[in-house]
Amino acid sequence: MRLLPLVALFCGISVFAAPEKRPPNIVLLYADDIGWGDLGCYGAKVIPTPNLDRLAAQGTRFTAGYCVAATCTPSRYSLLTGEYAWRRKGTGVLPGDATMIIQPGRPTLPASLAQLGYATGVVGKWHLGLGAGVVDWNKQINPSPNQIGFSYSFIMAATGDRVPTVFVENGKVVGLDPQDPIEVNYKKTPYPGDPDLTLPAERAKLKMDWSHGHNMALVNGVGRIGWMKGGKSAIWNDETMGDTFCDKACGFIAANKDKPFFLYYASHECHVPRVPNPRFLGRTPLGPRGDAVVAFDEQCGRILAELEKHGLTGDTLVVMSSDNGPVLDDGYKDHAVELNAKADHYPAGPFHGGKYSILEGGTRVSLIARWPGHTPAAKVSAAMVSQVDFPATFTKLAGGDPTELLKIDGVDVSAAFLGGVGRDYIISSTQATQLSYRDARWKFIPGIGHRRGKSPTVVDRNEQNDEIENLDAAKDRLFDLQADPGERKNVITEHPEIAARLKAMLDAQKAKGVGQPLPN
Ligand code: NG6
Ligand code: CA
Repeated sequence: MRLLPLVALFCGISVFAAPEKRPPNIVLLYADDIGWGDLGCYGAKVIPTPNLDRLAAQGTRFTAGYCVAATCTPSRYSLLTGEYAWRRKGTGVLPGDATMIIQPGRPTLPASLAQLGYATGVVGKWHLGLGAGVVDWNKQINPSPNQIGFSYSFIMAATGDRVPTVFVENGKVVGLDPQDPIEVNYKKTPYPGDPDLTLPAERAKLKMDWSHGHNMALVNGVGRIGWMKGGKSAIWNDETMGDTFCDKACGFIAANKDKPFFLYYASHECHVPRVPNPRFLGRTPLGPRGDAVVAFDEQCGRILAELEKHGLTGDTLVVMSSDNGPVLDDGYKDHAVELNAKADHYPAGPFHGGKYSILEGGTRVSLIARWPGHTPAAKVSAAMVSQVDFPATFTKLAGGDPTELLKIDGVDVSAAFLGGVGRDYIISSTQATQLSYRDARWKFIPGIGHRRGKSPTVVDRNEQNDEIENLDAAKDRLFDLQADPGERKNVITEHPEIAARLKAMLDAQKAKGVGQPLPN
């Protein structure tokens, strides 16, 4: 070791340009509502995704990768904390003015990597709340992602369809004019001058009409959830949002290229409202939803090119996944339902259900990993991996000690990223309480005792969506995922002992505590 500087000098190489082997950079390309079947490498025929297809060819594509929940907030909570969101109250889909649900000081994925000397950035959709009390959008917001382990943040507070429709960089609203302060409320109280978007005459003026919800604040011709006043100079542009996030992500890479970094790139594609940049319009026969998936692919391509530009491809673990399964009509009339049916596109691939669902389509998502020389190339892996494992696993792959994180819910599946085996079970959840437990072959879903409310339609291969998704939810179900990946046939009567075994495993996990103090 000590000889290294001498050798370097002798060879005419700067000592500083010959650092010891650095741990891998980690770039997490995270999609919003993109389904297992939406990418070309997962079988989509009508959505061109060349960048992600190439990533899969250069790396490993998982067929049993799971997010933790079938909606955004609980999935992202679990991804960053390594704790099942269903253990905690208040981790369902959050309004845009929610307080932050990840407490500063607790173990998180970014904090763990920051301890190892990583620069840690989050760019894109946050949706985990901000601040500790009533958020004042006109002041420094604290806590923000910067208090739970990120050294840089450029985010939207919640979702594109929720106010405030502004970007927040390191805890400050970007481009805010102090003379035009922002006020936000989720109390169904419009501000003076707000149009009533429930009136046909007002709806007719919208750039994109709503189908349910999304009839409160009017921003850029689109109705949103919640009311907002002021902040005119800070309001984002939906059509350039993807480019803005991508610019910030590339800027973070460029600024930190000389040290290890972790980038959590949380794209808004293809969440509603789907308003991709006009250059994507018509790239698929699926309307805005499909076009937004193409936009996501392009964003990934730009970030991968930025890594390549700085000579970092070989030093970087790139992981792509999604926060929950697909949905077609999620509250706006963007024609996804008709156009998907017409084009015979199945956003959940061979699975049943989608966003909000306890069936596979809800939480089995695309998962691709590339770390040249480490993750096998051109491999399709059936290893089971859950995003709740990312904090411990990424810490391990970064050369750190995941012991503290392993006391929570995630397990170390670094072997799966290096070509080996994954977990032996997966627990999935809907937005809150409905859970399922699967092992290598069987999946058990405890009945919720009553018919499930009607959820947004996902076009899948089963015509009786409502019956299977909602009506059957009342009773216990067992599916043989090997023989029946689409979960069509409840075989609980044939195999009561298997159902009982899985139920006991799930109950044991639940008994570890809901909302108990963390183990550290
Ligand atoms: C629902 C919204 C939906 C979407 C979702 C959150 C209505 C009727 N539906 O309540 O549009 O915003 O919340 O999606 O308002 S998620 O991907 O962030 O979890
Ligand atoms: Ca989502």
